[in-house]
Amino acid sequence: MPIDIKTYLARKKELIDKTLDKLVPPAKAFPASVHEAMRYSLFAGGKRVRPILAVAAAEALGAKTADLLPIGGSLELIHTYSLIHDDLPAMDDDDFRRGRATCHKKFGEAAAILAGDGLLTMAFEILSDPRRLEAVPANRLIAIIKEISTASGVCGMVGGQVVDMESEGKEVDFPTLEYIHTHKTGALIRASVRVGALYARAGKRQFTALTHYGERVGLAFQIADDILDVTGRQEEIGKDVGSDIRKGKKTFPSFYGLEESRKRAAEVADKAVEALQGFGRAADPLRELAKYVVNRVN
Ligand code: GRG
Repeated sequence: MPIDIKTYLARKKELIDKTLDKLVPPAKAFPASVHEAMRYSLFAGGKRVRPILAVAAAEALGAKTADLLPIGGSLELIHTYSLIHDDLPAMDDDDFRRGRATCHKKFGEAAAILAGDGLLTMAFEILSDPRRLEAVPANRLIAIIKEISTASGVCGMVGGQVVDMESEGKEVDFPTLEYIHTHKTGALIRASVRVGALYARAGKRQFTALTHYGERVGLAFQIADDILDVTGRQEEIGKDVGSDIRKGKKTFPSFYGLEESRKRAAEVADKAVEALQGFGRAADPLRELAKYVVNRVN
């Protein structure tokens, strides 16, 4: 019987949300303004795709994942920081995110910058806290921290964001678009899968296969995001529709049109599933996640 991906996602999201609630100080904790802003964006209804990918990758290798949850939580903190900063007037200048006013619209720019800084830094505080992660041996934790920091930094998400910003309104070629996609969005998604693999002590071949899976899911996710920017409904995607075109950003649909982009997204998702050939039924959630990523409506 195929797994019901909607139920799987809902159950995992609940676990991640509970973990995040414990990891992040209460909104009233001093200094309250920053904690309130952090929580406002963190609990605005994100899908928790990155932590869920980490958990599903570890499960595919037969691992128990309770001790992976704080690590998954740290991935979500970094992702949320990137969204808050991406929405700032100096970057994408967006008013809506996850269906509500962006962090800077609600709390002001300085508070939003600091909330992002707080989330990013807290992620590494959690990852290096032996009280929270005592079940994970130090050498494995260091490999996980290296994976996450590399994917979030200039060789990953920050680098992708830089090239994205510098390309706005310019005629970029397809390799540049690929660089932006694989770095801005793909790097953290790939890292999420690899973190689950590292946690579960994947063998070399399993690690390579999961890396290929993560890369393909990352690309499929971003092509789907490009498509949703054209075809999505604001109530569903939780942000303004058509913002890529307005900002003069090159996307998959602007290179290939909608139909071809949809075809490519489906092909890349199929390739992600192919990468899991050597895995058994325990990898079914990963397989279903690859399909979900391209068929999602938000
Ligand atoms: C500011 C360093 C820095 C980086 C920002 C991730 C990012 C880089 C910008 C976000 C811009 C954007 C809309 C990218 C498209 C793909 C993406 C990351 C979408 C949002 O992720 P979801 O769909 O969001 O997982 P939720 O709200 O469900 O968590």
